Amino acid sequence: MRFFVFRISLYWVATILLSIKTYIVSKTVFDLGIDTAIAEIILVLSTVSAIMLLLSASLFVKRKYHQSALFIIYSIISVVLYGNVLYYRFFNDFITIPVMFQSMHLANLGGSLFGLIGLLDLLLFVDLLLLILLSKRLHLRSEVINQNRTAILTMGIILLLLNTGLAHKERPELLTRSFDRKLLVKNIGLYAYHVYDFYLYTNTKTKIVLADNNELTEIINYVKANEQKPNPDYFGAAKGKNIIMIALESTQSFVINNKVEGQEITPFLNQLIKERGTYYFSNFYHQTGQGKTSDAEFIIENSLYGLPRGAVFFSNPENQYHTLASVLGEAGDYYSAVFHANNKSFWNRNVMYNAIGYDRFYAEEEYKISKENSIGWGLKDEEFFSQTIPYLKELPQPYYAKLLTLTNHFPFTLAQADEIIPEWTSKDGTVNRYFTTVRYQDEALKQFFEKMKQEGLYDNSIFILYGDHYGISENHNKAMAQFLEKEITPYETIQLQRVPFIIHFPNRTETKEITTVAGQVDVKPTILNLMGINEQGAIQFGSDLFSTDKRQFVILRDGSFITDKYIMTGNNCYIRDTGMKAAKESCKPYMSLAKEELNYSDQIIYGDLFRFLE
Ligand code: GP9
Ligand code: MN
Repeated sequence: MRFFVFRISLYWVATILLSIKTYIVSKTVFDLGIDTAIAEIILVLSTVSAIMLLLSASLFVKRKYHQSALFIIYSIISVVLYGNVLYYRFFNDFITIPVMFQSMHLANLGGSLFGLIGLLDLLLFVDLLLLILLSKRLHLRSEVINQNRTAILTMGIILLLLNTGLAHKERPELLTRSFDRKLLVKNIGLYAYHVYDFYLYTNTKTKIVLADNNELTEIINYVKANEQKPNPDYFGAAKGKNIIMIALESTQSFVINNKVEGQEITPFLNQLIKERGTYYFSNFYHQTGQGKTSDAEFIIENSLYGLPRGAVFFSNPENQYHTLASVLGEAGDYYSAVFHANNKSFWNRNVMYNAIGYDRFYAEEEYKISKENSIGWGLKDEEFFSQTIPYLKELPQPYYAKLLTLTNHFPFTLAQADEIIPEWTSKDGTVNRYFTTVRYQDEALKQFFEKMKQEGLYDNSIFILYGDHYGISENHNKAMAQFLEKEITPYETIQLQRVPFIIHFPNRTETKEITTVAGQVDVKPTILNLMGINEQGAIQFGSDLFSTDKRQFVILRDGSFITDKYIMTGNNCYIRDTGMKAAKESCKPYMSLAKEELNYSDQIIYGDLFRFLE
């Protein structure tokens, strides 16, 4: 053992020096929120394991190059670290490969680059100097290397596995959903993050390179064959109005017009639905996958589906898209802005939003957030709405503003003072709290509408409210069965994927519940028709929800689907009205269609096919 350690002491000293440097930078420069012992352990494990593994590559080269390889790898890692330090100081985010190639993004840094460099930064290279000086006294003996490099590699891998195991416990689905770069770096460390980013990048790039023009022709034919006419009676019904779109975090339709322990859960929404000028779509399904909130945003902007795995916000933020925001901008001269009081890199929004074409993103930095006014994931909805109103007033009109709420997010925590109805009393805490946070969100909405009226922003707007995805997963079926007083069969699980979709026109007289089977892909064509923008021929998978002969066929991301008569999920076909099992034959005509449509959408995204449209 003595030999093992001392005869390759250069490797170990390098590992220790680099680990200490990385650890200090992670704690002082990057604001990762390492506030628990577990997070601390994860940081140490991820740092040491990555550095051990990366530096160990130097032990596998030809004998005479061991030392120079070690120095080269050490220097590269140091430069990567420093590059991230500079980038973080400016963007409060970590470098990604696409961003490195985005000249525009780096041009932002331009002149201010020098402003970001501090004299103290030299300290970040002192270790390299030290290592060079020490190299004369330390060893990297080839015969010892040969005997021990496999052991070192194994040790590195074991530490890495320990790290990923712990990280997985802290953040399930971290890699498949890859929510946020800060969370990634916090849980797998900066260097493994870069390896992962590289993997994502090459994976997407290869698919794009392999794609060709002909795929698009086939898709265009499919879309044409399935195209439905929007309802001309509603064409231009909201032309020129400001669009206020509100994403209702984790809100499912079963809370609408429902009570818990005798108390209404969404009194404001229930009343809004009855008001003049409101259209309520009661059979509207979310179609999101692992990308959750971001998938909902994507589907609504593009009338395409999200991806079967991962979030398109992360995997394809460089594609060309034909989005609601960009069409509104071009054809209606609309200014578009998104409001969300969370970290801007969450779901890679800061990058993806450029591709979507929003003019402005008001994120965390634009809000006054304190301990008192936040809970759970961040700023409380009431505060979020009231702090957003002054910004709305400043926007150039007409505008398309999207507000993403946050309080009604798992684990549904709320301060006692904000509880309007008490938590429910089943054995399932998550479900119990859900009702209380939904009720809170409903109150926040009510206040928002009131303030919009007071501020004179109401009459000239159209309001579009949508639930982004489920809040209560199948893990809570027991409590849900107790609440709904029925067994949660696979059929019921599909029906629980219905989320509220409400369009409210302040100056219309009609009130309508529309029961057409509908999904998030239908939002874009619906809004464009209301705005008087003709998008016939566009490549999209949804259609106008006001259309009287709308295709009643909604495909969920896992391939389940809903038609006017049937619901298919897993291997079973059900009658939509009753939930009774039907012969599989009844669902059969739609089965391949559902697959085909999802595939076409995936092909468009994976192949970045819209670039061929020009
Ligand atoms: C975070 C918010 C929540 O910014 O959008 O994301 P989710 O976990 O619901 O996808
Ligand atoms: Mn969400």
